[in-house]
Amino acid sequence: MAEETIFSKIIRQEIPTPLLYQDDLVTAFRDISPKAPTHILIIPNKLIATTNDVEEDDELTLGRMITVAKRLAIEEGISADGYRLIMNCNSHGGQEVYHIHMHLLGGKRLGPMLSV
Ligand code: DGP
Repeated sequence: MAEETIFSKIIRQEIPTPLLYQDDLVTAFRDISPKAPTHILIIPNKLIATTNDVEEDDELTLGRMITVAKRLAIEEGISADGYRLIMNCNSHGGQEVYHIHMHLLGGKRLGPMLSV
C-alpha cells in the first residue's frame, strides 16, 4: 500500500486548499507553484502512487480526469487557444508527489514540450 501524500489531506480538506472541482472520483485545485497563468492539478480521490500503478478498474477515474480537465479549461477561458495536460512518472519523469495527478497548463503559449 502506497503512503499517503499531502494530496490526500487536500482531498479530505484537512489542509484548506480551495477546490475548483470535486466529485466521487476526482478533485481539482490550483498548483501551489504555478508554471503558467492557469496551472491546475486534477487528481484521483483514490491514492494511486504512479501511472505504473494504474489498473483496469481505474479507467473510469482516469477518463473523468480528462473530462474534468476539459471542463476546467472552458471555465478558465483557455480551451480555444489550447493548453497542455501532463502526467509525470517517477524520477525520470520529474514526479515529486507520489499520488498521480494531471497538470492542466495554459493561458500563454507554452513553448516546446521538453526543455532538453
Ligand atoms: P509533479 O512534479 O508532477 O509531481 O508535480 C507536483 C506538483 O504538486 C508541483 O507542481 C507542486 C504541486 N504541489 C505540491 N505540494 C502542493 C500543495 O501542498 N498544494 C498544492 N496546491 N500544490 C502542491
